[in-house]
Amino acid sequence: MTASIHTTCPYCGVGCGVKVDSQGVPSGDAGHPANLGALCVKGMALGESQSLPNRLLYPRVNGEQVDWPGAVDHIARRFGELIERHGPGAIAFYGSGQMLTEDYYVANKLMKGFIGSANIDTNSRLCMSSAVAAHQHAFGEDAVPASYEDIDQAELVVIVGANTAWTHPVLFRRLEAAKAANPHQQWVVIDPRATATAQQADLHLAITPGSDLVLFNGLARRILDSNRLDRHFVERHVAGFDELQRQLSAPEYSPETVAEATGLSIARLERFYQLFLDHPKTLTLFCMGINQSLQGTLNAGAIINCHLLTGRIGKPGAAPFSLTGQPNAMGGREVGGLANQLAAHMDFAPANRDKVARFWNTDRLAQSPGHKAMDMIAAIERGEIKALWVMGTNPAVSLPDSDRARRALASCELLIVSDISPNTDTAKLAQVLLPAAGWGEKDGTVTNSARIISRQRPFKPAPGAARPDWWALCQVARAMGFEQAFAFESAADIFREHAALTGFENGGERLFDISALSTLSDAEFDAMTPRSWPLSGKEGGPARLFTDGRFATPDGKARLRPAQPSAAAGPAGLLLNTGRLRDQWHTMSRTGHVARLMAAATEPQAQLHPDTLAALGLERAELIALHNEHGRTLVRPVADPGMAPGQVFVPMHWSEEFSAGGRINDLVEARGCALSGQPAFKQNRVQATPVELQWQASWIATEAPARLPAWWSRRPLAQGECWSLADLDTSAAEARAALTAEGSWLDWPLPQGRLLVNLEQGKIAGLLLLGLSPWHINPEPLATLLGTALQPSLLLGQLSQALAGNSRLVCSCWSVSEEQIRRAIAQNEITELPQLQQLLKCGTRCGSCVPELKQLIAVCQPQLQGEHI
Ligand SMILES: Nc1nc2c(c(=O)[nH]1)N[C@H]1C(S)=C(S)[C@@H](COP(=O)(O)OP(=O)(O)OC[C@H]3O[C@@H](n4cnc5c(=O)[nH]c(N)nc54)[C@H](O)[C@@H]3O)O[C@H]1N2
Ligand SMILES: Nc1nc2c(c(=O)[nH]1)N[C@H]1C(S)=C(S)[C@@H](COP(=O)(O)OP(=O)(O)OC[C@H]3O[C@@H](n4cnc5c(=O)[nH]c(N)nc54)[C@H](O)[C@@H]3O)O[C@H]1N2
Ligand code: SF4
Ligand SMILES: [Mo]
Repeated sequence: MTASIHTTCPYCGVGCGVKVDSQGVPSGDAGHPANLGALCVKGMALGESQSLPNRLLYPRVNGEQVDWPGAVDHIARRFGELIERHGPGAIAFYGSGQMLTEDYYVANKLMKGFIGSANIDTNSRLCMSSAVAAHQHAFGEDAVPASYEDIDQAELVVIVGANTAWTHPVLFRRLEAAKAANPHQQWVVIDPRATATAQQADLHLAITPGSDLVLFNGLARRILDSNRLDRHFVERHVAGFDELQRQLSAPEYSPETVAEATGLSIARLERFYQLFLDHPKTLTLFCMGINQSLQGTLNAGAIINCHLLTGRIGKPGAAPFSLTGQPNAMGGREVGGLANQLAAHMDFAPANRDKVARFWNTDRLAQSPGHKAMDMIAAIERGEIKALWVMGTNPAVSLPDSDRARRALASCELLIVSDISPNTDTAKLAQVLLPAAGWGEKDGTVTNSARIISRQRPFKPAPGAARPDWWALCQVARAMGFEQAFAFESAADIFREHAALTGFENGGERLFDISALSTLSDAEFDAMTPRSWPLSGKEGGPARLFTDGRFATPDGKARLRPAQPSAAAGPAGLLLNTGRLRDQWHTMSRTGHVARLMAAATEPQAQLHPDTLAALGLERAELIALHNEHGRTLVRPVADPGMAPGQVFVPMHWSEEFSAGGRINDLVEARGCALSGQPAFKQNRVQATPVELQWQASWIATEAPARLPAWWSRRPLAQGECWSLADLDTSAAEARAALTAEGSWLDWPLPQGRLLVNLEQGKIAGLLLLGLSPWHINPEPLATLLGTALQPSLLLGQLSQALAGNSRLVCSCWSVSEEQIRRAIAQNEITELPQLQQLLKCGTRCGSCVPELKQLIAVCQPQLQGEHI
């Protein structure tokens, strides 16, 4: 038997170590410093998510299957022609924080170094670029100061614009453990919604969206007013104090005005400020609620200001801590794979250009920054960019104003997409499709939120002709005539060159220097254990930056950044906030086919406060339209008392692969932070109106219905799939005729609709529940009958179970539904989590649902008490 392979989870920036046994079964790697053995539900489901129903196996050019030499020649020839006619700027590359560092390094080298175009940007622009810009300004380099160990030592944890319980679950469990070990640790969560994270906080500040800058400027003012400035630290290590002080003395930072702008009571505001003043060991975690904002860079800057003023950086338990979203967002930043960076933490300054050109031995180096993600779309529209290579991202879904992005992508003379699936919304627009080796098949490194570089290792062969992304890039580079510069034979070769560049003529001015790893042998690279940079720290141990108060600026001082909030007035309507669900990953291409990951949220939904639903007359609406000048989408409204009135939250995940109605970026304006270019995904305006449904149905089968109505969404079941269907225009009779046009069908009238059964040679091939709301049935019992001989008594038995109600899964590991949990709490008068865990096992495996379990216990309490009175 072979030993287990140690690799890294391909989802979020926590960067958990995963052990895969000889059967391919994943488990947490206890030896990995990021997770110490834990995995969340997505990590636990890695075994299932590996078996993608539709894998892209061979290259395709204009719909025809070709071999790799054919595809590579086509790309190299077209690139050559376009460069000759329009110059290198006509070529662009759009990559991803999910590429490995080695893929990223080669893409950056090819684009900036040899094609000579800096039009290489990535989805990290949508994710981390505000934090990057804030770090660069404040510290002189894009470097996250903290390490995960700081969580254990902090006295105050401020979580801003992050739903960590769902989006960085293993980190959240570490936070929970830290709080259990130190009950004095206080948590403040700043989020307009009462998320699973906010529910666990000692203090939740449900601020007015977009008002974080005022809140933290107000905190900075309070630090000065109450004489809590760390004078010694500021004098020696910080620049820009006088200007900040001047700005903060403005009346808009008086407690009354801050309270008004943030929508908080003065008492709550004071409580937060006092907690901050009282706890020197403060860790401020921030994520998309801060970054994806019109003033994202200034938001992050205002947080950093508060840490600098109090000297809370580079010390145990004290730092501003930007959480990275994707598994290798940090690695992409390290290679410099954004349009405004050159390479290895160097920008386009002449001295850096000179260095990098000599290191790469090229005379074609791009001389100035290229187009950032949203500008790339505009440059395609203007006809400046003719060819785009998309790798490891699904921009037709994830870019703002996605209809416009789609039109632009479709209009490219040459759109190349490297993916593992041919079915993503972006892949469907491509002229050239390149099959990528996926997780478990490829080799390289990733860097997590805390600068820990870990290995991804293959444990199975790539299927068909799928190849690593770096390999495809090198093939094209060589075919374009750059054989020598792209002679890499392995990920190890690339890693060594990348590491060497970080130390090249560095002289200590760049913090990011891993050149000690440039001499690793192949065997040493294979055996490399997780390590953080700077490499001087103990292996895998805490690697804090700026411990000596020296920053990466020319004078060694950190820079404060004064910033005025801009007026937030916009068109009237509901405020649209978007983000993530616990069990889905982005555009669902890797999680949407896994039944238990889909079971917690089965269709595109919009969360609204019950009062807002009532005010808009939407309480009983099955579907509502959300619309604005950019687009329109149909979603299912869900009453959520944790939402603030006047706001609506919609998950970002739904694409046209899984639903006709839920692609929310159609309504998001392509506008963002002027300093970073990051879109403001969290603050848009929409209207909500009810829609009148003519009919609704559930289609349970292994095949899709032949004709799809105006609205549908599909989800995998343990067996087969369920399609929820609805239409606004056609009648139920027309729907019935269209849906049952093929095959032989039996018809059972039901009190509120009908059950139609499709029989093929006496066996059940499909079931259609017509006229019943798909949102109130549970399709699983009926789906177990697919492929079996028709037995009416069994069918009716399963039908009554299905009609007993839809039951949302809360614990995906042990398949425990909300219904079961509520019942268990009520029947057993449960008040503590362990009682519930013992009874139902829920929350005892990966722990991702623990925050929700606690929430359910809390909400069921008043009912319990009510019954006793
Ligand atoms: N399950 C899951 N986990 C993931 C991912 C996933 O797709 N699924 N993706 C990964 C990636 S790439 C990323 S970037 C991270 C994102 O991780 P997070 O940033 O934690 O996730 P989001 O849900 O995008 O947004 C976080 C919160 O910001 C809040 N927010 C909105 N507007 C404001 C505001 O004005 N101020 C404040 N303070 N808060 C606001 C939202 O209500 C939301 O709860 O998650 C990573 N982890
Ligand atoms: N409304 C709204 N929109 C958002 C956000 C939001 O909060 N709200 N968040 C933004 C953020 S932070 C992010 S990070 C983006 C994420 O958005 P995307 O990057 O578009 O989302 P993914 O679904 O992760 O896309 C990854 C693609 O890579 C493919 N893939 C998987 N493995 C490999 C591989 O090894 N090689 C290659 N070549 N391909 C592979 C997958 O099949 C998938 O198609 O969305 C952004 N968009
Ligand atoms: S927290 Fe979950 S998704 Fe994130 S790296 Fe760990 S196991 Fe993967
Ligand atoms: Mo992200």
